[in-house]
Amino acid sequence: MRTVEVCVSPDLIPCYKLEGKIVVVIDILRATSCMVTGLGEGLAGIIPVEKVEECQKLKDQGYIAAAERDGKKVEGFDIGNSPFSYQDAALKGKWVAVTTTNGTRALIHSCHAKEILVGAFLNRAALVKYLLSKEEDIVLVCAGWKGQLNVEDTLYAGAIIESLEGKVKHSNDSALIALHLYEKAKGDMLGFLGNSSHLQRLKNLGIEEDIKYCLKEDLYDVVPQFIDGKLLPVLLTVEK
Ligand code: 3SL
Repeated sequence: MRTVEVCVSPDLIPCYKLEGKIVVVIDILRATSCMVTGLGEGLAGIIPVEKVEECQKLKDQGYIAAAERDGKKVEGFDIGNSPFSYQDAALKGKWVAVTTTNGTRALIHSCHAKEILVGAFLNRAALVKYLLSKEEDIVLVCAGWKGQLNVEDTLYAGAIIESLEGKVKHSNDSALIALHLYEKAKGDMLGFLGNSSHLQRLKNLGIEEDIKYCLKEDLYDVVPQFIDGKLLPVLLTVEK
């Protein structure tokens, strides 16, 4: 049977064998929710980069550029990291260069995988459908926060494992913990996340609407795929 593992922080990626496997990168608040929204709304593609300087270079070349550090938009960039910025009709058909504190780092550090996908609650069903159409083992890589685990990414990893139940076997304890956590939280995820660190951080910045939006399920049938440094949309038809 196929296996699914959870890696709770990009700093732990060296402990995993990614070669030959599918990696799903998860940063619910808010990087991967932004990526799903942007590609779902019709962006041509996204170029994720790790450092602000790299993003600045792409901006200088004419790309629309999004940069976030510690939850805030970096001064001088076009957009920050709110999913609502990606619903701007003016972005349709455009490319956006992006750097975020943890999410873009998790993507770039997953580069040894056979295939790299982006997951969010916003595309949960589409991602599950895509994963079920494949045969490779799966590693769910959570972006966390500056090397540490966070609750919301772990919850989403558990949600994906629940959706794949019976078709994959969890092969590490992080996967088991993620599944149990999700089962406990799924009735009221916002309440469960109440005291979590990143939720508090974003609340202090006054962006509760972003939090509620990022916990919505299945708004988009798009699965972003990271190929040769670019995130491109794979569109699926998902029955709801
Ligand atoms: O860490 C990240 O990549 C961001 O998603 C963090 S924030 O939600 O923009 O604060």
